[in-house]
Amino acid sequence: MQALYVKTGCPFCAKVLVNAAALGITFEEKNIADPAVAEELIRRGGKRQVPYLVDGEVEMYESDAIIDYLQKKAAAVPA
Ligand SMILES: N[C@@H](CCC(=O)N[C@@H](CS)C(=O)NCC(=O)O)C(=O)O
Repeated sequence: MQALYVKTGCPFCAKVLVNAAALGITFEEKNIADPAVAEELIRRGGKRQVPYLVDGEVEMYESDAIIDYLQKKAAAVPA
């Protein structure tokens, strides 16, 4: 399961979620409104910024980079 750190009302998070849904990808959504989740994000990535993707060994900030990664991953999956 892929996890996406998000924040309610974050347009960059919404952009990732819309693009992921179009690819049939869902996430465990972790909302940094919970201070414990925000601390977890900072421990993992080094800063408080969402969206942040965790997919196995791959972890990244930046909505455009996340969308690019998800599109390439979806394209690589054999039909
Ligand atoms: N360039 C980044 C911008 C991300 C961004 O600005 N995220 C905001 C929320 S919309 C953020 O994490 N702010 C810190 C906070 O809300 O604590 C991206 O495209 O992902």
